[in-house]
Amino acid sequence: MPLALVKYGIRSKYPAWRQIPAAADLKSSYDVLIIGAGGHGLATAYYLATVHGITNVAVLDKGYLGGGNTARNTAIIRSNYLTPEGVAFYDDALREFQTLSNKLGFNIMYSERGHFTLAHTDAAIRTSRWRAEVNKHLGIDSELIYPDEIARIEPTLNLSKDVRFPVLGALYHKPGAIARHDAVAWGYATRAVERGVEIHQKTEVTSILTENGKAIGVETDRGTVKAGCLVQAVSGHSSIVAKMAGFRLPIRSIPLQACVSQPLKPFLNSIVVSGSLHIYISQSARGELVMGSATDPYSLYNTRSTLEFTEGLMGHLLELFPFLGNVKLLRQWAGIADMTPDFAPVMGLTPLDNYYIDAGWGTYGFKATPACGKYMAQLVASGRVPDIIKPYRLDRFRDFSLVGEKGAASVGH
Ligand code: PYC
Repeated sequence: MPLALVKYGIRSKYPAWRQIPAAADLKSSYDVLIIGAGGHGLATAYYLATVHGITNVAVLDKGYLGGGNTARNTAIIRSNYLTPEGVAFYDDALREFQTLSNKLGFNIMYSERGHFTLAHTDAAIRTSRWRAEVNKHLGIDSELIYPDEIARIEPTLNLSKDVRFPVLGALYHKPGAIARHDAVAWGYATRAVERGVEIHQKTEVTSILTENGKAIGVETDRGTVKAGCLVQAVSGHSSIVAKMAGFRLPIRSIPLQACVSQPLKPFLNSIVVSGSLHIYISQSARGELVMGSATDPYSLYNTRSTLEFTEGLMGHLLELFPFLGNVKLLRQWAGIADMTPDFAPVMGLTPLDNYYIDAGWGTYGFKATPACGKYMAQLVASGRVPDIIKPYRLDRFRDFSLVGEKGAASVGH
């Protein structure tokens, strides 16, 4: 046996390098408690510490850092939404993503690819034109293009007219991008911790403590922690935690599955989405095809994977890229999408004072991460709801001021 194996492997004098030091014991109180150490919670902690100088902050998670939906999405970033509110919000996030590697000093492998939403029917062409007009009006690079131009950008895509769903056109959004989702979480976490934020993994919140209609802290499986205010950012389990805080959310939680193939030589230039064929696909920096399909057809709190999903997705994949018939899948997984009735998120105040919410991201959560962090931090620091997130208030469902964003979904529902 090589001596180095014994020397470095057995001796505790060479401990593993830790990006983030282990958190000390939980303190009895913090200025801000964030429930959920996913991208949104960590980004909120980072902006609180760096922009607002609020560092007496703890982020709690019953699992591990970035281990929920942050690690379970297909890492697509775009701002070609349908509503003006959505376009403004997601474009803010996209712009923040563009400079995030430099800002964090942490390579999130941001890669601008261009994003196609394929239209296979006249109705889909109409929606694409509508979205292109809303997008352009708000300064977003987004246009309806036709097969000749699609072929120029994405030559391997099957544009034959002799198929079940021929491609009639596409909404093309040049700034569409991908990034490393775990790097986003770790980048925010690393820089937040450097400024004094504590991240407590494997720390489950078991109840929310209230006094006179105000949140004052939490009970955890490691003891009681008081807080000046709380932020809930627990995508996939939003209704469960909100229930502990004493209010209901209009959310259905549904599994959304995804998978990656074996690594292939680069051939796919852009991100390709087809609503009719229920597929979205991009190629990662190491050559894997990263793919997903529609949400599962029922509500469930379970991240199991199914054969039905891969069978359906592969059938559709081959309609768009028939030459991939021999490619093998490497792994598959699921996240849990918290769906609201209008397919737009819930951000801001809640019926409980001092308790702020970031929830209801459906299939849009990853791409919103930097803007969520920025504006949730602003809300916490100032106590005022920033204009850009006002449309996403929880009580819009009471007065029917919905933000209908279903038409911008890449994922079938
Ligand atoms: O909104 O681009 C998107 C998306 C793709 C997969 C899940 N959401």
